[in-house]
Amino acid sequence: MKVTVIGGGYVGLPLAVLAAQHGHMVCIYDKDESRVSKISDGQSYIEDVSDASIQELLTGRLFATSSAGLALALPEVVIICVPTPLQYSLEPDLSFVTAAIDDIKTYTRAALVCLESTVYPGFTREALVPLLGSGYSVAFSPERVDPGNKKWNTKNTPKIIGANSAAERELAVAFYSSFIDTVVPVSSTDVAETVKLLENTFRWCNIGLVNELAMQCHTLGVDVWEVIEAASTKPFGFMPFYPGPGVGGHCLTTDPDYLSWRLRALKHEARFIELADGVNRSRPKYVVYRLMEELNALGICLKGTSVHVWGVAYKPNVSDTRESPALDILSELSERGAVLSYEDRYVPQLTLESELELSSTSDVAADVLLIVTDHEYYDYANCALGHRLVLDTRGVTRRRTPMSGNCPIIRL
Ligand code: SAJ
Repeated sequence: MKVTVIGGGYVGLPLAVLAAQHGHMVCIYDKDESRVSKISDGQSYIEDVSDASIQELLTGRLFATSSAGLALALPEVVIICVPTPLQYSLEPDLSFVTAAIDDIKTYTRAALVCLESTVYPGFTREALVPLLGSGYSVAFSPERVDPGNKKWNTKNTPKIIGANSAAERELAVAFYSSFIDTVVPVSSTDVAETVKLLENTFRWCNIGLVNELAMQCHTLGVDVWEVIEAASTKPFGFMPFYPGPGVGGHCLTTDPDYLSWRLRALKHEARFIELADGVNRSRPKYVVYRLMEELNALGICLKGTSVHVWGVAYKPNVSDTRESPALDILSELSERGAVLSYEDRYVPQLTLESELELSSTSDVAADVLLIVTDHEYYDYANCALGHRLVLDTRGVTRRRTPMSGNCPIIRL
């Protein structure tokens, strides 16, 4: 079919390539000219998509444009994969979706329109369908992309598909089944929207639980990493989550708040989400507090102390720094007068909110090594060399022996 994917990001680009590989004629519509020219030059900017996979499709199966008129001239299917961030007030920002709807209305008729961006329950039925107007078939199919995951990808991850009529559901199931291994139809777009929010709220709250447990274990004088490792031997009824320096990425940090925002509007409190919000969003400050506490125990003042950070991306082995807790930690350390440096091969440059610009530098002999993101490539066995203190926020030093060097290694 003739398919237009609106938004060529970490969701849209893999989806477009996969659909084109399975015989569809796919256009990627993205307002970012640099993305359009990269695709046209056969270059991928998403780690999970190879240049070759794009190049093989440029002979008529896949093309990109920043022109809405060209992108939406003749599609039979339009898939919306644009960001749905939060505003500073933690309110949903659906402006990218409404802009996509306006483009569709202006240039296209009678297409199947599938929304993949994460929204609050009810949005597709109450807002998208009326905004689009009659003549379209509509479905909601949440994206389930885990960037950097080597096992699960767009093709083999089961795809939820919700629609509000049998005819629309059949259309959407037939389309997605043509290039995705497993599709899971559900009875409405509201159900599909809520499925997505349950998935990420489940993670958000469990990470909050274990972040709180880590602070409790510090008070109890118990090694939380040993506790979690031992609890993980339970073969049923348990799933490990791990404490960290905070929660990054633009999925977990926003999706649960779409649910709690909607519920507040319906005068219903989402207490677990709001509690997890408080715990997870306070972690960066907690890391700095603990660093000052450990330095104090060594008779060292944070101000003027050199702190070298390993890892600024929001999770291991990716380059994305959106919502990364490392940004908050670096800003907090900078405000308190620490002398900062970082090393992250996936992130060559970094500009903090304070406009402080930093470049990734290979290991410097700093007073403190602060492990924030546990990329696989770091030399954890020798991380203590050349430092007076190592603060490990990821528990990665627990299993790396022998640890040469004799400075204290503290795991949060
Ligand atoms: N994190 C912890 N402790 C944990 C797990 C994660 O602190 O036990 C932190 C990570 O360091 C990271 C953040 O949480 O900063 C998010 O981690 P993530 O593994 O959830 O990664 P995301 O946000 O890129 O992807 C998630 C997907 N993750 C997994 O299923 C493993 C999935 O929930 C969604 O498909 C995706 O968000 C999305 O697009 O919604």
